[in-house]
Amino acid sequence: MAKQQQYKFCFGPWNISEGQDPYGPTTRPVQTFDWKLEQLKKLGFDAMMFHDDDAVPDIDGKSAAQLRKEAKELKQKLDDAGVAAEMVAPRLWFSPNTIDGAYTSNDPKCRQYAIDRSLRCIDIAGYLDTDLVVLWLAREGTYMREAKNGQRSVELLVQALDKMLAHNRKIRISIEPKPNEPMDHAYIPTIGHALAIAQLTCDAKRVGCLIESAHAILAGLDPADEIDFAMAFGKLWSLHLNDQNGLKFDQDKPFGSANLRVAFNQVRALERNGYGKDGQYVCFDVHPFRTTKVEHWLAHLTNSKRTFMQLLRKARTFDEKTANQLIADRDYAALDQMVIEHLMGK
Ligand code: GLO
Ligand code: MG
Repeated sequence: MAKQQQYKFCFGPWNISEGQDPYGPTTRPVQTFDWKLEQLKKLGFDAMMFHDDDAVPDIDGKSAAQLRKEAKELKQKLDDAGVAAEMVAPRLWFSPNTIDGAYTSNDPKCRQYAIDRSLRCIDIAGYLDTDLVVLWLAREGTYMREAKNGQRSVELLVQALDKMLAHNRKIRISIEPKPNEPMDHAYIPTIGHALAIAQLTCDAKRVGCLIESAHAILAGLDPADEIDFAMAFGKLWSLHLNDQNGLKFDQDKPFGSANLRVAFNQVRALERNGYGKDGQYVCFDVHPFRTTKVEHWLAHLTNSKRTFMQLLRKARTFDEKTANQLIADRDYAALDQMVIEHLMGK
């Protein structure tokens, strides 16, 4: 029997969030980074994801030397805790320079800011000893389509990717597509778009993707199919598991919270493709419900991991032989019921 995959898990400091939403303020007090790192370690997670400014706060005002010093201090802290840095992502959606998008802004000065910031992010990734840079292209889109030229935007995105690839020949870029929010329509809405734009860059093999369950669902797609598709290209380098109850605001619910069967199929897809065998992590991009009390603050993370482990057991004990017989007989009604009863524990 093939050796079973041991999965490694991570989350980001933003996943211990304070409950703010567009309609109201925080409901939990802000905690320090050190406290979050301690919790991650206590919960038995293996790595942490970073935005560039999670790693080096107030990054824009700092010199290259300062950046290096602070990132190296953080690396030491992570080493002492026995925690790896999974990736670093440039936070390109907060600054006044990225109001109209980053790489696709209509203002050349703002586009330059986005590129400079991305190169600094790549340097931080180097100091933290990860070769993975994640690009969530948050504001690369429009609120109204006439505001930007879509054809030009593709060119600008490719130019930006090329500059990043040239800056450090060791890094790999994982594009994290999301179809909407904060924009009405984003330019790289799905995994198909992410892998297609990779082909236009100067080093396509270093441009892959990151699938987030909720983002696939928001695009009306099945995250398990997205996993199979990306892995057919060998390009699924990171993963944000969570859940989403239909076409609403980005909910980042605990994994399996809205649709256990969709979650089960994601785990099956990971298993059949051998996700993790090249060191990839399972990350939970989940948030506590706004109602969560301080004493229950980490439950969404432990619950997501528990659900993942239970679904892994379900995937591994699924009666493939009977399923294959039902498939051969085209008895999908029985197959459907078999899946339901397997998930219900019968
Ligand atoms: C938002 C995204 C966001 C990214 C993170 C890493 O919808 O999922 O959480 O994953 O900023 O780039
Ligand atoms: Mg995400």
